[in-house]
Amino acid sequence: MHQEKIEAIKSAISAAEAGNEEELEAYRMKFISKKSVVGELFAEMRNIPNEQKKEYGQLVNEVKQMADAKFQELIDQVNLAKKHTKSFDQDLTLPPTNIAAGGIHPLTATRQRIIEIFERIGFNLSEGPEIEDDWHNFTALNFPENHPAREMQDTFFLEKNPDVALRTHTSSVQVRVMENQKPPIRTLSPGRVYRNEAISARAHCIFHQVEGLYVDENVGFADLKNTLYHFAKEMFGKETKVRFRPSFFPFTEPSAEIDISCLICGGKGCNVCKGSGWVEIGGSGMVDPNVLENCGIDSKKYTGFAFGMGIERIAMLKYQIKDLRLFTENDVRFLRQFKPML
Ligand code: 2U9
Repeated sequence: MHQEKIEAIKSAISAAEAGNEEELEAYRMKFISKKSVVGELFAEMRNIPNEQKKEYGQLVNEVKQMADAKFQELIDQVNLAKKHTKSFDQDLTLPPTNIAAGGIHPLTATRQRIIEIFERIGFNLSEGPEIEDDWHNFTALNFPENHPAREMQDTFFLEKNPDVALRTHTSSVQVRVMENQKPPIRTLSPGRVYRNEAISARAHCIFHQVEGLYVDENVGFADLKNTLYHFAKEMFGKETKVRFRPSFFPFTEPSAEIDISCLICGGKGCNVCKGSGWVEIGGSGMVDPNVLENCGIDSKKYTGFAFGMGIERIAMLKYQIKDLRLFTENDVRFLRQFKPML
């Protein structure tokens, strides 16, 4: 009689399952607690005749051990299931916490945008050394022997050697390109340049330039103008106007400074454009035939245009930054303004 009951309880324990905390508790109540079926088996002990007590006790203990082992097994199962579903317990409707993320430096963003615009119209990128010799930085570019840019107060010379200096422009990179490649050449050289100037809101001894060079047969001033019209509209918006002012550089003839209509007042006149409605963004011109010849290019067959812009200047106009020093001071209050919105 007891035997049958015990066997039935054993099979019930074997078959028991629990998928969550409630089912676990139901199992505990049924097989573990004092009032459980196993508890009742223990209580039954007092009705068992003395000579059968030992045998009965052994059987009941076996059931008890079985029930306990099964309970532990079910607890482990439920815990494992909880662990796997944990990520889904979270409230997905809560707003996200503020993830600390860096931003792109405004100079990097400006340089990337300039590169993107010129790459799309067929310019490739060229880079070169920041420590240059006199030939690539000055002589090949038609700088006269006594030009002020060659003086100590304008150029950083290294080791008192007049042939080794920090480049004052990235034109030296384009000299190297012309020396090593045949036209057609369409190249853009962004990079850091150095000039021996006192640091102020409008000048720095280290700054960044991007220069472009296009050399081929029949390249004319109209090509230069159209290229820069396109650039200005892409960079500053399609309403932007461009004007060219006659100028002089040793390496271009004719030469022109490039102005765009003021982004702040749209050309009406304000304190950014000092009432003129125009702001300067760089210089340009047709490559001087002497420069082409210095670089091994036949100036009777080929002509070219070139332009140069300060990346800081473009970034200042685009983001309305009033002091050049902000770019290099790494003040987080400045840099944080360029963090992506999260
Ligand atoms: C070669 C021949 C000619 C590049 C040019 C300028 C005019 C110019 C300034 C703008 C602001 C420098 O950063 S800045 O101070 N640049 O005005 N640059 S034409 O002419 C070249 C380049 C390479 C072989």
